[in-house]
Amino acid sequence: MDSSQNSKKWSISALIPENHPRKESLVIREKIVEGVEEGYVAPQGLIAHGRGECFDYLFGEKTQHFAIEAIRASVALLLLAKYPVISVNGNMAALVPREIVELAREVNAKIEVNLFYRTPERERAIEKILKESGAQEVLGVGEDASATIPELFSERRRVSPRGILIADVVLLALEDGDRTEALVKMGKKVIAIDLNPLSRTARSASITIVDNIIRSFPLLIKYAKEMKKLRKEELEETLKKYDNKAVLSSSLKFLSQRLSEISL
Ligand code: PTJ
Repeated sequence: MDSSQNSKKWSISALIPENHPRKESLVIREKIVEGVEEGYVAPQGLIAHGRGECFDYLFGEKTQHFAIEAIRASVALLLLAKYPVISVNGNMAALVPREIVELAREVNAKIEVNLFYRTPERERAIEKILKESGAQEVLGVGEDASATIPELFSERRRVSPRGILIADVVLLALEDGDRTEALVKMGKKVIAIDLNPLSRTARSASITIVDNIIRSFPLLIKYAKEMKKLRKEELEETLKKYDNKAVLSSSLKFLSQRLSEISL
């Protein structure tokens, strides 16, 4: 990074006053902007982030009970999986790189880069971030993304034959609906983290965590550490009781109740 970029970063953080009521949100926003400037976040990732911010605002910028329920079921599913994979895009690499690596370690999952706006430069930049965050192996980069998800026409169709292609459980976030639907059609269980409970991804996933990845990744790690101690039957019981439709409906009810309370 040259000195002009360094001074730019310094001036941006100086522009956000310490006591700004929305400092945290602005600092997170800066991480996405930095990712765009450095080329690993797609410019469209800025729009996706803004959409997420809007939903997060409505959810009170807190992890709500329906997300906790989905997080616990996700951990049970990941711990019971034979071959779990965490799929990583640009926004995830910008916001939660260390958490992705730690969760993968806790549940013994592979990490794979999968991009809608795929370019070799972005793949390599995301691989570098994940490796700097402690990942031993990152799948889906270059020649490794040689397999194809059937009936999918975006660049997201390209996956690793050692990763998503053979996975039984895939965890993904900030995703377009097509791939989630295609993965479910292939018989895989999909865990989606998406702040929009109305999105196609949210509605077609096996488990939908309606929460910000910033909060849900640390919680997934926390519950993985705790739930690893449970017996297989107990994990199966958690999954059996889980109802994704009810969780999605609960998130929508929360939104409508919150809006009516505010509008009184
Ligand atoms: O890095 P690439 O090339 O794979 O591209 C990634 C983006 C994000 C650009 C691409 O997948 C995209 O355009 O996504 P969408 O269709 O805009 O969907 C993003 C979804 O994620 C929306 O429903 C947002 O509400 C939600 N979202 C945004 N930020 C967060 C989020 N969900 C959880 N945590 C967030 N921080």
